[in-house]
Amino acid sequence: MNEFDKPLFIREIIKTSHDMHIKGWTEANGGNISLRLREEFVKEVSAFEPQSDWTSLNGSVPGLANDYFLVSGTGRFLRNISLFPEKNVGIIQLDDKGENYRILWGYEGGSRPTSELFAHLMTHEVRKKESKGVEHAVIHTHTPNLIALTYHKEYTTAEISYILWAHHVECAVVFPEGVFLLPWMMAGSYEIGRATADAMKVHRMVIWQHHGIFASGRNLDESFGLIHTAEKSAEIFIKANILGGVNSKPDLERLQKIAENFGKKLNPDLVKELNSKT
Ligand code: 2HA
Ligand code: ZN
Repeated sequence: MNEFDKPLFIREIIKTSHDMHIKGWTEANGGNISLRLREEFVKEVSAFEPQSDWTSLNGSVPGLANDYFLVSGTGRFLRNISLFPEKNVGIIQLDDKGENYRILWGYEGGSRPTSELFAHLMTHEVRKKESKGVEHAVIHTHTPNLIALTYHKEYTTAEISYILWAHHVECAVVFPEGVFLLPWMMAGSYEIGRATADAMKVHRMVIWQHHGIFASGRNLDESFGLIHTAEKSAEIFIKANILGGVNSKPDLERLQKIAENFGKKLNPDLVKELNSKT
């Protein structure tokens, strides 16, 4: 791969990481991105000479056996991907058990996949199954308004989902399943990866309390769009509160009608929990 012949997935990660930086979500080495490569690209990259030995994932993701991923590098800045993709991202291949990976391209200058690699892979494994192979892109990032909500109050998943649906009604259409709120856990640990992936059986976005957000979508545009929409709602909620408080907002019934207008349905478990409290 040379400077003048960047494949589509490299151009996509350049665009998405740049957009994330412009939004103010990617301070220093904050955030990470992974993309499960599509068949047409696998053909090309599987011919690459391996650049490392097999490395243990310290866990297994059998649902991703023999898959290939584009993954941002640990310690690298997402805002620098556009300048030097070959230093700041890499391509890895998983073995036929989903227990080890090796590097095929990138991480020049001595990086390796993100510290959140296992959280990304476990999320991919769950979402690949739940979406019947449709979802390919996982983004973790540090969105200031969503993070601020987790400092404001100890919200439940149902409460934070309602806040987001209600303060930018587009959210009821974009993520009717709601957003899971994961109580604080150590970043980079197996536990946070497992809990995130478990929540992803139902949700496509998981907020990490006092830290950030994880999202899965069909492609980088969709994962970015999910986060963008949720973050905008959190911003509107905060702005309305700065103006003196929220004195007018749609109730669940109206939000359900908006979702239904687009052939969607709000998560019935969350709706039940919210109705039981009112
Ligand atoms: O350093 O965002 O969660 C990258 C991260 C870890
Ligand atoms: Zn983070």
